[in-house]
Amino acid sequence: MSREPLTRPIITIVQHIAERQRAFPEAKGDLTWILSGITLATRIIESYVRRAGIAGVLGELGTENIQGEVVQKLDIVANETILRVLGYRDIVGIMVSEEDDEPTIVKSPGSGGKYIILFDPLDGSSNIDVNVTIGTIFSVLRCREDIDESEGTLPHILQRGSYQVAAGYVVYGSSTVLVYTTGQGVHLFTLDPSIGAFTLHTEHLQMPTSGKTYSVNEAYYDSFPDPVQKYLDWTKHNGYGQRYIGSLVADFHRTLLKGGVFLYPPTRKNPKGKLRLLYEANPLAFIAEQAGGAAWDFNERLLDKRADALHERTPLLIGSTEEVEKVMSFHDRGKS
Ligand code: P6P
Repeated sequence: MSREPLTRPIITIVQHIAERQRAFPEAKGDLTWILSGITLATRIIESYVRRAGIAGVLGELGTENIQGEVVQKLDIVANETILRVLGYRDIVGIMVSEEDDEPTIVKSPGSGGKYIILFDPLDGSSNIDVNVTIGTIFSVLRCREDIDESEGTLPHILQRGSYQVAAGYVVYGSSTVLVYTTGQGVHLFTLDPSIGAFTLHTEHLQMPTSGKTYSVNEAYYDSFPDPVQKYLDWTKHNGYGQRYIGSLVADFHRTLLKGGVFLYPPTRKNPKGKLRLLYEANPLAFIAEQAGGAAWDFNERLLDKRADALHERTPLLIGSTEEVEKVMSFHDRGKS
């Protein structure tokens, strides 16, 4: 006589991807291999994040990165970890990191390097020393087949966000959670420390279509464009609450689960926005849309945006469709 299983089935990411790839016979397990590398790298990073003070990797390195930001020791630990772990996956061709001025060419597209991994190894790292949630963000592109070797690697990298084949993030919070998409919905995994594996928690996660929470650093109010100022004034009389952690992955993860809207508009200090297009905004926009949300740069759909430079910055408006539309309605009024 069959009986109900005593234990809940443990579904790891590799198993989850493999099961989905069965529906696509032409897929050769490439994404499984890449995502298994990302899960290994982020489990190593997580072990350092959880014991940073003990492992002596807290604090600043005393240098600045290409972004002109103070480099934290954990930034380098995370960056080295991802480069090492993914650099040995033979289908990886190019790696682009927020921490590195130039791309790392692991294997040229012409000699079998099929994929490009773009990542922010540790987003929000200025919050590490005060124990605020931080995260790793990644995006996966396929090298283009219509480009001659003589054109170099940049045309492979500067593809629109709509060409991503996978994207996700790991948020190192009260628990360690990995969220990913390969274009077949958004799936959420929680790291089970007792077995050292990310195990499936939620499949086909849907972002609420609305939510009365807006997330923005209002210290820059005076330098925001007029339509953004009008929207923020409007929220004060329409029952909205404000939440801002100052760590993009954490602010986005809350928006994904609870609904609402996150804004990083242009400012005087960052007239093109502060967040990076290729390895912060694009992966989160892919996830947002796959979960039924929306992502714009205040002018166009983010996944349609052309990147002209490796570390290009962009304004970011991302979240529940109704909330993004509400912000954009103030822009449209401004145009009429
Ligand atoms: P501000 C962290 O430094 C970061 O890159 C994102 O994680 C975060 O959303 C943003 O900057 C915060 O910027 O200007 O509000 O401190």
